[in-house]
Amino acid sequence: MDRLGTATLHRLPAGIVRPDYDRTTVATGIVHLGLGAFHRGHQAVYTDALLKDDSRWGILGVSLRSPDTRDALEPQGGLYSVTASDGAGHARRVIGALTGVAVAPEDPAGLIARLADPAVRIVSTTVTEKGYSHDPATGALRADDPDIRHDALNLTHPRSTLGFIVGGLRLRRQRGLPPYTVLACDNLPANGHTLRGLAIAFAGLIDRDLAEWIADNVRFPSTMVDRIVPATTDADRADVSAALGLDDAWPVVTEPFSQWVIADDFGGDRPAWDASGAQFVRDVAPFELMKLRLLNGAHSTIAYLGYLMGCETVAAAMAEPDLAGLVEDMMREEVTPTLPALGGFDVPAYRAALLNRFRNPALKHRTAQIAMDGSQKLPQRLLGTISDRLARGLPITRLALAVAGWMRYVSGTDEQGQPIALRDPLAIRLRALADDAGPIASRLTPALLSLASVFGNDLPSDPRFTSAVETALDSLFHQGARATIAQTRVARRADLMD
Ligand code: CS2
Repeated sequence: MDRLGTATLHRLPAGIVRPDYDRTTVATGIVHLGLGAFHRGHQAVYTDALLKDDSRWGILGVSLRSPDTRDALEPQGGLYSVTASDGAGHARRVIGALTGVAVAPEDPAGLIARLADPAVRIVSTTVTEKGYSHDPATGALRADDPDIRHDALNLTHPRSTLGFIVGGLRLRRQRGLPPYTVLACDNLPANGHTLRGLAIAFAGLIDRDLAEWIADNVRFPSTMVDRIVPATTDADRADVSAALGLDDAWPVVTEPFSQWVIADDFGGDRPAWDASGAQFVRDVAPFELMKLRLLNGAHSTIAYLGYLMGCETVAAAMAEPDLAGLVEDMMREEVTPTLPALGGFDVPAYRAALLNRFRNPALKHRTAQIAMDGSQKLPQRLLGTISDRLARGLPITRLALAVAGWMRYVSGTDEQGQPIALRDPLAIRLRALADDAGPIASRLTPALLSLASVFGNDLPSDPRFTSAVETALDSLFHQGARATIAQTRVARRADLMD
């Protein structure tokens, strides 16, 4: 089968949307750090849709570690397909927004030079939570992180996200060029604000004046991004290539739903992303909190408890009535009351839509994929909700079970005695704590709660939290996930009837 690419584009079957603009005239206005499936299925799609009217916003996609994406997309001239499916039908589209793909470690100085190109007005990121080199519980820069220490001394050849963002800004300042806007697109609360604080703190390790210049001149709008984009599988490659009649080495398979809410706070020109369905607003915070706590909080709960029940995918976990019911109850009774009012927004309809999205049979979204990096995800997905509820004296039964699910998961062995492959930046530390404590809730709970970078200082000293987690973890160890979830549902129902 021939490869998808500029020369074969005309052979795509009718009905597959393709670039409706002359790709040779597209300039690179955006450098995107973190060229994973999520960026290619989300921001790149919004951008592709407006290039016909404004060709200044092509994207140089940057992989910060592996060459795999570049190796797959370069022979395709940067073209790839996005398939949106709800299980009933498919909408396919070829995206042409990438003007190039770079692999940062191969030529860090070359990337800094690209960042200093005056045509580049926006640098965006999807580098995941751990890419921010920060302490997720406090938002503070981890100045002792090896990459951060390296970059502070080698800003012309950095390794980290912060190193590239600040290295590019320093060169622009040296050349008297205006800065770019830095657009954070990761699942963190106040992501732009967080990234701004980190960039300023990191620049301060190198040059006080540069830190001040960034604080005074660079805009870091926050955004809420939402689309479920599972990692591409070999089966996806085969299915998509068969449908295209052309081999696509790295297609994106996603859901029809997509949402992007952006704070309208750019330092200069910006693409008219609203013309392709994004929303510019003054304050993104309520949208972010709603999405992180309802969608991502539920996702992590489904991932840990579903994995422990033996469910490989989110859709399989949602087919377990007690787990699906527990998640729905948690969203309605425990999470929703902590959210700020969003004038006119129909939260019950949003919740119902989320549950449907989780049930999408076309997405093979692996529970193990969402379970990774829990130490970076828990604070904004579950722990903030728990703190808010405890401050108001409200119960936290299902949220505590979700946290216990994470603890049971990091204990390293599943209910059949098989090892669990833990993928987390704190994996070594988590494994050591778990090995030391053994599968005993009264030992493992305090051991893991001692991680201040995850749990902070307040929650671990609140007995309402510690005892709820320990009780749930004890039940997970002794009764197993299935029975614990069923009992928690029944117990909560009895509570409500009292
Ligand atoms: C998921 C998210 O992998 C994960 O942790 O919860 O990637 C989720 O699919 C997206 O945030 C949906 O917008």
